[in-house]
Amino acid sequence: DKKKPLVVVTRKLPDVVETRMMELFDTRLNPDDTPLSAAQLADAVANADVLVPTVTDRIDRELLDKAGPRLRLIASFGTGVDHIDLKAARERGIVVTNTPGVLTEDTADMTMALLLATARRVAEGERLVRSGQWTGWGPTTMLGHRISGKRLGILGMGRIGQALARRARAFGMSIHYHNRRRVHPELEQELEATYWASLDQMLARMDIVSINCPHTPATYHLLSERRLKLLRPHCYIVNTSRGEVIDEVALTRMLSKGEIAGAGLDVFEHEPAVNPKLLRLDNVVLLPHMGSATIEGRIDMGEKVVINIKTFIDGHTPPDRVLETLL
Ligand code: 8YV
Repeated sequence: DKKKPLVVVTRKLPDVVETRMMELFDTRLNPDDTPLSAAQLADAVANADVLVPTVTDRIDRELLDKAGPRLRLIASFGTGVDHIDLKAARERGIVVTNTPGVLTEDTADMTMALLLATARRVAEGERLVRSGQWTGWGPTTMLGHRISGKRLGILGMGRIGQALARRARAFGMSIHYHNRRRVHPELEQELEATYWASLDQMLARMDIVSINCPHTPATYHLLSERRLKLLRPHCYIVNTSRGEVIDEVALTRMLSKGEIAGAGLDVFEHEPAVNPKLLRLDNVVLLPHMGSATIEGRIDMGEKVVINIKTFIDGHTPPDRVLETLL
């Protein structure tokens, strides 16, 4: 009888997922709702066959130097893999998987929620009512901006970008996008999306810009200060991807000066730290990285992790293997 592989899970996952893992593998869970310490994480990579990290674990080269000979798979619970040094993993023969697809719709929903909340001042209005300072309806109070008929520029037309495009079309927006590659003409037609080969030119013409690309070395500060300055002052920005894609210091400065109308941010450059100057602004909506945070989504993500581990242990290529070359 083969010994069950030791699977170390770094964060508390939904009960059904943990139960399933316990049935299938020799699973070491983290009962606390806090990340493992550096020492615990080092111990995990030294002894586990499989590591199941999340976005809050930095799986860098230094940590992978401490990996034991048994560690063969990092089955990440999440889609973004920017917290994992893929090159260092490959050099050690460690396979990396993620959980794409199952959080697409939830993240696109949250992007729409942020877009609406930002343009229509939802959070600001809620704060007003809660403060007890609301003096009653007024024809010129709490005016936001109409989103129908406006131009939405989607930066990154992958799964989430496409799901966002479909929603935004239903809200009457016109869809524009920039992507490394132009999507298939049929898909472009279906989404009624206009492709901009030049990101700079697109930015200069949008009413709302949404970040939906992964964070990679190529997209770090893609919205640099220079590019942010191309946006028109009435433009809103929404980000449910990764904070690192925008130069947060420049964004904050421009938001304070009214050079950008507002921003809806679910992610930040130095999570969980948020630039204190952002907290003082009324034209921003700030969420604690909850784009994919639905119970259904978390269970689906867990199922994907289980399938990836099982397939790998059975000697096959796991369905969601991440290849650096595809990023
Ligand atoms: C998760 C995410 O909350 O999947 C991602 O890339 O950012 C979120 O959906 C997180 O990654 C869980 O590890």
